[in-house]
Amino acid sequence: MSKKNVAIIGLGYVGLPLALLADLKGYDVTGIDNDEQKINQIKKGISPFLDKQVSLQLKKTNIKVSINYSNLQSMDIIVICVPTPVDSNYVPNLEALSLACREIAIHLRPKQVIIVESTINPGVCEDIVLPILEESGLKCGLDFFLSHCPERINPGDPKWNVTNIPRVIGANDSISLQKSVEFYKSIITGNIKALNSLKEAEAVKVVENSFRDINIAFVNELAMSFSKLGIDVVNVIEAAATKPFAFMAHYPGVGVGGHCIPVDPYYLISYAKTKGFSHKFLSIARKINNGMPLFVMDQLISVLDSKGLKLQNLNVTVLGLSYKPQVGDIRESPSLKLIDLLLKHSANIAVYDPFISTHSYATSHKQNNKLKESSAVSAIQGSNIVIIATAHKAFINLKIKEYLKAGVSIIVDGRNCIDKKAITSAGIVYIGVGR
Ligand code: SAJ
Repeated sequence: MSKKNVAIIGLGYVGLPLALLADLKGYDVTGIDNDEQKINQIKKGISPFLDKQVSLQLKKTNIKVSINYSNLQSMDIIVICVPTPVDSNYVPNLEALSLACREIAIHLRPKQVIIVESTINPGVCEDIVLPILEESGLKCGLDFFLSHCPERINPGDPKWNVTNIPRVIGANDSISLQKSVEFYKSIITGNIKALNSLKEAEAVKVVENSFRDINIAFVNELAMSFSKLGIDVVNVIEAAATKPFAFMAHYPGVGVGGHCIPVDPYYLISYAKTKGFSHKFLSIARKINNGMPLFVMDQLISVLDSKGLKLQNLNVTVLGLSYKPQVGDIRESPSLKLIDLLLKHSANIAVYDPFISTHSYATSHKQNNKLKESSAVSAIQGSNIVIIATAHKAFINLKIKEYLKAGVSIIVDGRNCIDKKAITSAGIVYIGVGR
């Protein structure tokens, strides 16, 4: 039987692993992306982002990559994995998705299966994707088929990956659903939950990630409260987590970053608003999490005030730009807000993250601080204050004697990831988040 042709539009954290997997499972795969540099890297077998598995697979894959959509009409299945960020007012930006749909509509032919993996709010498939595709004159559910399978990639996760993560697939007609389930069943080992509704599948992803955001906001609010009550919030959460049911531990920190958790709730908030419902709880949780960099800064300022010190002209090293440990991704990273706040106080800043190159940071953020590309130990030399904003292993492993030798007198542990007792007994001031 001849190989089925699959096109994956968008070759980022979501699309590229999916393209590599479909190729591995015997499909004839074409990856499409509008970033020429990314296309050239992939053609050379280089992963455009830090991912060991992807780098390995790129060495032996048969996927073809292109920046244009010209051969879409020869595809049997087209999966859309383009970014759907929110703008500075937290309004969802669906431009990349609409553009991909318009390109598909130009080449759309009967029997093609279109699957949207990008995170979208309920209603987008019916209100935006479907009408654009039907501009082709073809009818959804009759001529072509449409489903939504929300992406669930968890960057840096050693256990869960595109092959074994269970998936949810929703469609408004049985043929679209059946064809899409068939495709995923042929490439993944994870279970598949089929829903007879596009909207329900769209809602699943935003609900999953809003769940995580409100739970993080809950412990962040506890951290702010317990810092006044003199209670160590981490000890309390760890003790509460001994309850084997009905409790799921989350931990406070300097903020919530990434392209999922701080973004997805806004999809639900903005869509519900168009239908006359205001998600007060989700909005408050977003405000709490967005306010954590300022909370941590205020904690530092009050310690400096108590010592008659001013941040102005003090040397501060921010350890960690990435939004989560052991990955190199600064999207929505709270570190960026923290750096802005430090600059407002005219501190002398140095920044170090083993996963972020100067180039990738300096080109995207015109902040006039020095991104050091050396090591954690050299990055803290001459610093009066060190702020740990990401719990990278390199920072957790920094020895106290290295802090002392570097002349560090205050450590702000933005991820509660180092030993408060040991730091304090070495005579260094420790500032945690709720501890
Ligand atoms: N964070 C906290 N406290 C916590 C957990 C996370 O402050 O208890 C912060 C992290 O530092 C980070 C942000 O929240 O800045 C997001 O962390 P994350 O672990 O949720 O990482 P993500 O954004 O990669 O989330 C992904 C999501 N996967 C998808 O959207 C497909 C999310 O659904 C997963 O729950 C999450 O991975 C996971 O479980 O690791």
